[in-house]
Amino acid sequence: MTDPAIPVPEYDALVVGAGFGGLYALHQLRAHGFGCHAFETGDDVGGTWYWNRYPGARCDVESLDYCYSFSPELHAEWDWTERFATQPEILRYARHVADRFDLRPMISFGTRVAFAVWEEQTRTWLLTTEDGRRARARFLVTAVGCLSASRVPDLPGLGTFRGEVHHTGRWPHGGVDLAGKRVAVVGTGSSGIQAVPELAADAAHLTVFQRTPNYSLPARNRPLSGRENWRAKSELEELRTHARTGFSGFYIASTGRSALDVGEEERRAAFERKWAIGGTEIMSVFTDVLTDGKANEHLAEFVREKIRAAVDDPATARKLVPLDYPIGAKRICVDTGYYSTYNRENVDLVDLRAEPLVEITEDAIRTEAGTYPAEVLVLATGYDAMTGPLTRIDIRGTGGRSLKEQWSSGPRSYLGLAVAGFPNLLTVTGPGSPSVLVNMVRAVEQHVDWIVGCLRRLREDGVDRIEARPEAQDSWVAHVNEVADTTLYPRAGSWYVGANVEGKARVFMPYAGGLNHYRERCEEVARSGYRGFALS
Ligand code: N01
Repeated sequence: MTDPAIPVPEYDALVVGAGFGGLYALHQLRAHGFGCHAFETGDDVGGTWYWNRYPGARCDVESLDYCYSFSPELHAEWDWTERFATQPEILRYARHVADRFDLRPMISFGTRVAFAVWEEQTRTWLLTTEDGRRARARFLVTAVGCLSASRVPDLPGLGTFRGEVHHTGRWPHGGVDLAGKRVAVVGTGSSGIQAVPELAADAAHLTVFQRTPNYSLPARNRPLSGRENWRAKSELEELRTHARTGFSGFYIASTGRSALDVGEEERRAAFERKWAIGGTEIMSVFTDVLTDGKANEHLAEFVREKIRAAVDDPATARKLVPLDYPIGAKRICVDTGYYSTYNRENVDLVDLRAEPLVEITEDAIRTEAGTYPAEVLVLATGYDAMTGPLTRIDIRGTGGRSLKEQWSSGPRSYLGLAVAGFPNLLTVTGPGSPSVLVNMVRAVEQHVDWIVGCLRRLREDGVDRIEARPEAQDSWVAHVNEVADTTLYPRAGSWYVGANVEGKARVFMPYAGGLNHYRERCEEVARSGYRGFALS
């Protein structure tokens, strides 16, 4: 309950979230003289990297790219220990950033924002937290992430299960003791694929319940040498250049050719080279893997062969091989020993397409073909992606309109940064921006820089209200769809299109036109005096 006797603190800007986006937003807002404060649900900074503590959690973007580029001092003092950093190491980095830049005093931890209401009279946002605290600000900057609204599917009988149930995105901080236990995992996306080898090593027995097989690439993770860290430190300018000019926000080695312009031998050799390097580089070795069905099929078949070769039992391999959607159309996975885990004696794979799940009982998962006992149930079932983190807050714009209702047929935004009918709301990596399709940290830096640049300009011009014009929003949404339709992304039932959430509108949510082109567009809008926005 809110107490009207308690004065409501007022700021220039309120930030929601203290992950990579929120931390940088606080830093930049304060640096440019804006009074600001953030609310964060977790008890510490880090966002995704605070919550995702499941065994095997690590980033699939290389550490030397998955870090801020805004501060030469920060860049110079931090060493990464592995090519792909673990969750604990990335969390340490986020904590270091918070401490180094003295951001913690501006953050209320353990505080979830429940309501955000635009008040036209005062031209401010009034926020109310779940525990009844309030705060007011001219601008509301959401930095809630794209994959923070974890999703527990409505599995029949789930409530009757007597053992432990853990979602990968809400993993207990103290870990889970799996020794001697029978463990079941539902879900084989990035989280499941990372967790399975580790769970199999710890549990007495692991049963993996797969609905859709995924394509996964070997990480080939390894320790980073002092020399590699040293070199990266001396290459900050290159990093920044790639962030500006690169399609994905980092350097990608590509042949610059179509997969269809080379012969079978050359194509295969190129795939083999990238397979040996590991990580996601193989996706861009040719220019058209994500845009041309035939080019895509060459890579898809190459990866299918690798899966078949890694798995001893041909029947298990058949279940693991994706056949009905293009590689990369669902977010590509990166693993360490995922497929070979199915060669372990203590691991079974259940194909839920062949034997649909009937119910969860108090001690088992029952399908149409069998009953699989379990003492621990791991839900690697993903997220209400991109929109969920925003619509789980009751956000009310002009005339009391609800963001959740306004987006019930799919999210609509201008540049992924602003929403018509929601003045002074600025969404870091919102739907309609490149975010999840590019290096997230670069996407966050670009958005925050643009937002802070915008607020500075408004302050200089004595403007205190900015709102996306509906027609600019319509044309941006049309452009996002048009670009998506030139790719193969819409051809899979992925979280990019909301397919993983029952009843969610099927709309391709991120912008697939590249961070470089997107950045140019945003800068051009700013240069033009914020074309497409109504300022007053
Ligand atoms: O979630 P997902 P995730 N019954 O949605 C299945 C990022 N990430 O947490 O495909 C049975 O990908 C679902 O099946 P289907 C990354 O961007 C990054 O794994 O819908 N199964 C699917 O197999 C990633 O893409 C990193 O048929 C059900 C799985 O659960 C994103 O987060 C690590 C079901 C969900 O897969 C999300 O990944 C982890 C049901 N009712 C995550 N409901 C790295 O950086 C869902 N499923 C490495």
